[in-house]
Amino acid sequence: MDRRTVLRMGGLALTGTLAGCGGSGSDDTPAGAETDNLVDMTDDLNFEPAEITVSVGETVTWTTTGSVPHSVTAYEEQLPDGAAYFASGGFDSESAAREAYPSEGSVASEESYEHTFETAGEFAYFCIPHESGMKGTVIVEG
Ligand SMILES: [Cu+2]
Repeated sequence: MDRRTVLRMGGLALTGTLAGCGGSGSDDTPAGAETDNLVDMTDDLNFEPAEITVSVGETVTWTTTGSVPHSVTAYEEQLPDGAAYFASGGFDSESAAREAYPSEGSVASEESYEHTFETAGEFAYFCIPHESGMKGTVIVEG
């Protein structure tokens, strides 16, 4: 669990406590109840956080927050059994993603890529132009 999730849960618990005092908070569903699962791609050439844990059926959104473009590209050979391949640009294989970059599959400044994980397991991925150090993992819990 990453730090932002912990902070968000703390905020929800506090909101619930306050609503309980008023006695009529039943329609006051917290806007953050659906988790965001955000990963920043930074000018430091990192995925932030580098490891994120989600549940099956949830979507992760990667956003290039600086000026340097990145890619989100799954390591095909490390996919859990039966899992769909994913990569920014919508490729269905790692080789296709590598060949097309950077004309396709690049996530420019302020742009995002998102993928919904339908299979449990650990998903290792990387950024094509910064592969030597820019890697991440999505852990999907069933
Ligand atoms: Cu990168």
